[in-house]
This record gives sequence, C-alpha cells and structure tokens, in this order.
Amino acid sequence: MLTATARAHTNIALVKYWGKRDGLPDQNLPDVGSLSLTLAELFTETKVEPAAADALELDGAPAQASVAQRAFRHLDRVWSQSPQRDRSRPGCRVVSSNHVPTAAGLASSASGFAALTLAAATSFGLDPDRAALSALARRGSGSAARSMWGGFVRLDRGVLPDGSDCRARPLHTADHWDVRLVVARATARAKTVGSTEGMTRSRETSAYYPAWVDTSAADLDAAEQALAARDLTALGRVVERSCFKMHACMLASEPPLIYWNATSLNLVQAVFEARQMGLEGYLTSDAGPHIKVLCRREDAAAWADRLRHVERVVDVAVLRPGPDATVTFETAAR
Ligand code: 2P0
Repeated sequence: MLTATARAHTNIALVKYWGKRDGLPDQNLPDVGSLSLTLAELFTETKVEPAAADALELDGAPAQASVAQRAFRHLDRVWSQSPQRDRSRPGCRVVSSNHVPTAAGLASSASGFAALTLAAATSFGLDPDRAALSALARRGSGSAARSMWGGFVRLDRGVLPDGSDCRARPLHTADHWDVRLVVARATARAKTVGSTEGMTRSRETSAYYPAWVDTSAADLDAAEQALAARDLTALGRVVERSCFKMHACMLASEPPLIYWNATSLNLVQAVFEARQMGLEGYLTSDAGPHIKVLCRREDAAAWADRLRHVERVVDVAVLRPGPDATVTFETAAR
C-alpha cells in the first residue's frame, strides 16, 4: 500500500440528479442522468496512508463517527476492486481538507468522495481507469462520479443492476467555454433534510416523481447540444427547467421538501428582473436555499453586484470552470 494524496474539485449540476433507481445493493444508482460543471475554486484534498487502525481527520480535527464510518465503508469498496482483495484491507489514516471560499454554499460530498476514491485507488494499486473510478466514486455519493473530471461532465443513468454502465464521462474540458457561476448564499445555516433521505422521500411519495424521471433524458440531450454550440440562451432554458422541475418534485413530496427560504425566492425574482433588463444569466439551485447563476464571464461582476444587493443575502462568490481530479503526491510504503 502506498501513501497517496488526491485533489478533486466539486461540481454543480446544470441538469439535475434527484432520485435513485433499483439495482444491486450498495450501488447507489441514479434514476436520471445528470450534466455538471466542475468548479475551480472549490476542492477537497485527501491523503490515504497505512496505519495501525482506521482514522479520519477532516479539516484538522477527528471526524464525527458517522462521517468516518461512511468513509471507511468506501475504503472497503475501493479495496474490493484492488489486486490484493483476497487479503483483508489494511488500516488507513485518511486526512482530508476542504478548500471552500467563504461564499461557497456548495456541498463537499462530490469532491470529498471523488478525492477519497482517487487517493485510495492509487494507494491500493487499482487500475487507474477513470471511468471505472467514477463508477466507484458514485457508490460513495452520486454527484462524486462527476467530480473525476474537470469542465463539463455527463453522468449516464445506465440500466444495468450492477451499475457498470452508470459512470460519468467528460463532454468538454474547462477551456471549452469560460462561463461563470455566481453563487448567492441565502443562509449561513446547514440544510435540514439530506439529499439521500430527500431523494427516497420524493421517489416514494411525490406525485411528480414519474414526470421528473420521464422528462430528464430529453433535458440532458438538449443541454448537451446547447453546450456543444456554446449557446447560453438554449442551455439556460434547460438549466432552469431542470432546476424548477426538481424543486416541484421536492415540493410535492409528503411531507414536502422545501429547500428554499424567503431569500431564495427574492433571489429568483431578482434574477428574472435582471434578465428582463437585458443581463443574461440563468439560475439553478440544489437541495438547499442558495441560488446560483450561470452567465458569461463578462457579465459575472454585474450579476454579483445585482445579487449582493438582494435583502438578507449572506454573500456572493464568482466561480470558474475547474480541472480534472488529480493525484498530487504518492510515496512508497515504508
Ligand atoms: C445534483 N444533488 O445533481 C443533485 C441536485 C442535489 C440536488 O447530487 O445520495 O450528495 O450521496 O448520491 O450526490 C446531491 O446528492 O447524493 C446531489 P447521494 P448526493 O448535484
């Protein structure tokens, strides 16, 4: 076993993933494909090294037991694909740090599980095939499958129960289109219902869930076409449609999943008004209250200024397209 350090950048879904399909246990299979933009400023760096017993240090402190267990379970998955899988997995010390600008408001599970997968795979001597590692990362967290690559990435739904056809693939590198994502944080508080739990509730109770799933493939294809043509107007239409359909599906769950607050709605209104005035940009929002606007590079400062002045906005950040996940350092075992 080597000591390996990996860095993975987080991503924002332009066409959303919400809900899981049936399959073999522990595969974490999405019910819809998704399309994302990897972000430069926001990444996780994770080191995996041999140790007497498993330990996880997160942002300079020992991790909560539940977080640590989820990480160690993921190490078991990675080990089960290694050439030495007949032996029991050695103990690992995992040291992980999240590099997040103050105004991020974005989840770290995507970059976290992508970095952990890549570091552990390198450490355990797995075949470095990125597509296979993407499928492995997906088992830790669905959105992590997309963080294996930079730029614009598509995660296919797949149909197989073992998830081997459910892996992300890069559509375009970051330099294909130098867009910006302007993130407005609508609260400083953590979210109430986690994504995994929320997805289960939507699938089991939302009357709109079948419509959400049925219309997703068309959105993915439309977004992919618009992206290839660098057509912001066409892409933006799909981005907003996918976001509002996902939130409608969430709202129709029982009990309802209301991830937005009053500030989120004020931000939505501000985006529509600014667009009416000729500033082009399109909003998206995840399982939380923050609102993110996709726009051209030259309009990012105007968008940041506009959103900063919406009542009760905590802060605003401008983010750029980011690179592939990388192994930044590895050393032979002592
Ligand atoms: C996305 N989200 O496509 C969607 C949009 C939230 C809303 O992927 O259960 O943490 O670990 O697979 O990846 C967040 O869900 O969920 C997410 P699990 P994950 O970005």
